[in-house]
Amino acid sequence: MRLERLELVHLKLPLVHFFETSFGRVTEHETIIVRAESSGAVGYGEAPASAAPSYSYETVRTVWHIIRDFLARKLQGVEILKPGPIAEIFSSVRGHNMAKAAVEMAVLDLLAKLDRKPLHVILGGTRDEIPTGISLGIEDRIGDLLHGIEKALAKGYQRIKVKIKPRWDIDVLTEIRRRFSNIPLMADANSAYGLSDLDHLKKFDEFNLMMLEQPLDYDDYVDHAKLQRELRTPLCLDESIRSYNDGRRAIELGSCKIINIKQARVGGPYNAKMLHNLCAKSNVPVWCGGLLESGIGRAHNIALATLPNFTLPGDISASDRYYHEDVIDPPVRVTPQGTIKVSNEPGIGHAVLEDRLQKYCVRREVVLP
Ligand code: OSB
Ligand code: MG
Repeated sequence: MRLERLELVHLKLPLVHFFETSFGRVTEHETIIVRAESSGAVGYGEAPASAAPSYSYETVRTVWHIIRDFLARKLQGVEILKPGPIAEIFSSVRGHNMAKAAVEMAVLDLLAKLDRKPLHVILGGTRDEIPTGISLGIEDRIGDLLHGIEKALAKGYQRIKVKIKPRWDIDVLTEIRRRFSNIPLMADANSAYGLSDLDHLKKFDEFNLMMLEQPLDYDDYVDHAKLQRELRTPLCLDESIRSYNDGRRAIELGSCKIINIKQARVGGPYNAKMLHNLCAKSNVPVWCGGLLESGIGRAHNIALATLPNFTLPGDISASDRYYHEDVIDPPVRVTPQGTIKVSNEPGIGHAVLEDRLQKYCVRREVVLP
């Protein structure tokens, strides 16, 4: 397969409710959609980089620049048969994993559609239904968060993740446990603490959390390993794991017991699967994280989460958790049992609504040929 056309679409999607983490509050999600065309089929990928370099150094503008000025031309005239070689073709570009991931996702969706196979089959998935949880942001009042938890549980979500930061942690977790003593609960700090907070972090052990996600620096392994030795609560790494080798480092050093895999963060589905395989071999369970993706990235995440070592519920929520109108049809739905049924239609398994892409588009450009 040779790409006949590659197009970038920058979307600004208004959120149903603001989403706040330790690095700030957003009211809309900025994301780059990649459209790859060949032989009359269209494949879609997404780089959910956001407007600011907070979660990662990438932004929607760096993604645009890297794909337009570097990645697209590397695919010019190249015969593509499977995703592995795409990661290899891009290896001379350092970093910029979200840009690489979006292109690889689009190409993979396209290959799957030309082959008339669902993406999860191409990836080697083993599940037709995936368990899922929800990530709830920091609120103005604890009561608002408790209300959000109640609503999420009523919808069936299998575990609740709450965002924490200094001064939105112990009191919040205490209140949650007072009200919901037994629910599967975890907390994500997005690097809001340091090892100097050790005594404070030790208090988290009393909340019976499934795990504590990325408490320390976004690129750290050593301090997390020191912290893990002091805590009963399993640590889970997110930001720190940008590649297969990062996963190896974290596992060998004992920096975490669980890994949150985001294909956008690790450079695409191929690297995500390699990392998944390493974790399986090392008895490290994984789950699929999210970055507020539109339905396109969400559908890619669902397909990835069908791999066997995705044993823990992920952050893949229903489309309406973030958006009034998603860009896919049907939208992603969560069953009352807190699962998502995997589509068996070709590729990402959901039709992309081109009129919705146009409605929320702030900029588009053909970058190949
Ligand atoms: O750390 O997992 C994170 C959202 C934006 C940036 C970072 C994170 C998150 C989430 C929400 O937790 C995941 C989602 O629902 O897509
Ligand atoms: Mg996280």
